Amino acid sequence: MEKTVFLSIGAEFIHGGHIAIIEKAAELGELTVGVLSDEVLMRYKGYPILTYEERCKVVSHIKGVSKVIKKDSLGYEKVIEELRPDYVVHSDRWRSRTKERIQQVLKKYGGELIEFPYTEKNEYEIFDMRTSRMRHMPEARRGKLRRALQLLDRPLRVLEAHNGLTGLIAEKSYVEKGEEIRQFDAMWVSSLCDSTAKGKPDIELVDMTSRENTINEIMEVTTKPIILDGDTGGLTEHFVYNIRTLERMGVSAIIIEDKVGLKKNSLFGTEVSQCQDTVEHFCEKIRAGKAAQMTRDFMIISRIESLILKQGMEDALTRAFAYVEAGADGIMIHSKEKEPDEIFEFCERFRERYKEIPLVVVPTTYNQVTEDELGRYGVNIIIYANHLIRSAFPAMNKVAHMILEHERSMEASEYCMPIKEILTLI
Ligand code: SPV
Ligand code: MG
Repeated sequence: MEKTVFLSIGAEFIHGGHIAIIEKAAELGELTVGVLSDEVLMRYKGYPILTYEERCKVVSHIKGVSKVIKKDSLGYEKVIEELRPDYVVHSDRWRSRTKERIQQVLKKYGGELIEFPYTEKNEYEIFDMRTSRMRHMPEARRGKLRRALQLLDRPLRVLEAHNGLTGLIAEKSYVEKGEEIRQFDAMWVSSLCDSTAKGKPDIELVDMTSRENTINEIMEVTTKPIILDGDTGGLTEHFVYNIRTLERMGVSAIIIEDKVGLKKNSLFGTEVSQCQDTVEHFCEKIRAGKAAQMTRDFMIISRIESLILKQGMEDALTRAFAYVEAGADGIMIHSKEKEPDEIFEFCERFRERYKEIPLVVVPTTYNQVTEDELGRYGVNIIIYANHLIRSAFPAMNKVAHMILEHERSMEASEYCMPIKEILTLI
């Protein structure tokens, strides 16, 4: 009987080095290639430029490949145990303990690991380098939110980022849950956190140029799509210019809220005076923004403040329908209630009319609700809007106070990252 062979590949970009190893593997027997899922590739290299389906298509047409399967876990254990190939083929360039782990699984049934030398070629290195840089480029990043909305059958999970470091946390954090790799799908550049990080109140005081600087800082070190909290969008005459700037930068979406005048943070609710825009005027702003937009990738999402401002469910729904008719690419419904009931009701009633328009929520006050539950009510994007800055501030504050208390820093050490780790963090 012909021997069976397995090798795994990201396959976003194929060069002669990949072909050489596939040819050699195919000579050993019937070759199955495991193509990394989007989630796994995201973990290794950042947001993939080509989808899993496209990468599969390419690999299945390479001479010598008998079968293509999805490799959707980080390790090799699951796939090897399922396939039980006679040979697992790998280059002699290894990541940490992968080799050891493969050998352990193979040993269980007598499979063999075959290593071929990694093709060292300057042009392949340059190619790899260029393609990794491409992930940071505006054209590669901008459309990723729309694509993720189409591809994923669960709500997107979005984390707040307000500088390069928090961007990296949103980009790199993951947990393995059984076979699933759980990570964030996009980043939210919150007005509250961007302002707070600069020591300023969340009243549209931090101007657009400064917000763009924050976005740039995040973009330089990440690949995931960015959703900008655009506050009220400002004057329509300014909004149309800002849309194009954001598109050019590679931002995927802006969310603007239907308020006018001196905007304050929504979580104040009716404790402070805040004024909601008229439906007509806000629709005009949406229409102007959509008309100014240059690419098909970018999204303008309208945020409804009716529940925050106690204007009632009917007002929220009337506005949602009007904003969609004006061209909004999605609706964000906000609430500061402790229970998610009004959000659920809004989503159910909105979905009776519009099945596909993306719905966005920010479960800060009703944080007991699960992603799964929100997904069942038709929510497509869940934003964890302020959690990195809220967690960082108490830690920093505590350390500052401890130094004052003890007139030295030794007592604060246990709350600080070791020097060696901070030096090598990036
Ligand atoms: C933000 O993060 O700045 C938001 C969401 O606008 S909220 O703070 O809940 O209003
Ligand atoms: Mg905000």
